[in-house]
Amino acid sequence: MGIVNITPDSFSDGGQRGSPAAGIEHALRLLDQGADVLDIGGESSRPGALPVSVEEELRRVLPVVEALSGRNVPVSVDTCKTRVMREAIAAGAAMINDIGALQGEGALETVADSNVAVCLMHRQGTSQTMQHDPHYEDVVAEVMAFLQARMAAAQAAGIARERLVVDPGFGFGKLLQHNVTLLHHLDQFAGLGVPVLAGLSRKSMLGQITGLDINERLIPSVAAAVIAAMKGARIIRVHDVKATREALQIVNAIEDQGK
Ligand code: 7PJ
Repeated sequence: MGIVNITPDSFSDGGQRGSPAAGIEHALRLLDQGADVLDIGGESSRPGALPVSVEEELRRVLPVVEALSGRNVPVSVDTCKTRVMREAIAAGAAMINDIGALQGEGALETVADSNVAVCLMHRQGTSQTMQHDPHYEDVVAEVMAFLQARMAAAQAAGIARERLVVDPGFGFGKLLQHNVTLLHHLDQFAGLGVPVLAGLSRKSMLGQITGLDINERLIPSVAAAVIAAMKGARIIRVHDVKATREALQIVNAIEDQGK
C-alpha cells in the first residue's frame, strides 16, 4: 500500500502544500513502482497535528480519488470523517482506512451502506494527546481486545467480516517499548481471522532505535516491513514502494518455498 499524503506538512509531497495535482502525480509514481493499493490522506495524523476542516479535506482528497478510480487500482482513503468517507466511496474508493476504527458518528452506518473494505486501527487518545502519556498493562492483549470489539461492532452494523482489515496502529499512543512489543507479537493479530495491515514506514520508533532522521529511515523502514510481512501482515503501508516491493519479493519467495 503506497502512501499518498496531500497535506501541507507531508514529507512526501515535495512541498506542494496540499495540492491534489501533486497528489495525483505522486500516486502515479507509486503505481509505476508497483503499489497494489494506494492510501490517499488529506489530514495529517502525526502527533500534535492540527485538525483539518471537512471542506478542506474533501478539496484535497476527492480529485485524487476521482482521478485514480478510473484506473485498475484499489484506492483507500485515510480519514476519520464520516462525510469524507461517504463522498470518497461515491467517488470510487475501494477501502476506508479509519485510524478512529469507525467510532465517529455515523461512520459504521456509512461504511455498512456501501460495499467497500475498511481498515480498523487501534490508537490510544487523539492526534493531539496520544503521545502525552501512553499506558498499557499488556499492550498486545489490550490492542487485540479493542480490535475484536470494533470487528464485532462493524459486523453488528452489517459490515461483513470479509470486508474487514485490522491494524495495531504503530505509533498511535504508543511508546517505543509498546511498538516493539506489538511488532514482536504481530503474528498473534493474524489470529483475529482478517488481514492485518502494518504501517511502520519512516515512523519515529525507527528513529528512536537507529538515531536516524525521518528522511534517512529507508533501510529501517524496509527492515520493519520485512519483519511485519514475515509475521503475517498482509498489507504493508509504505512511502517507499519500490524498495519495499523488492524486499517483499524475497519474503514471498521464502514463505512460498517453506509450504
Ligand atoms: C497509519 C495510518 C498506520 C493505518 C497513518 C504515518 C502516520 N493508517 N495512517 N495504519 N499511519 N491504517 O504514516 O506516519 O499505521 S499516518
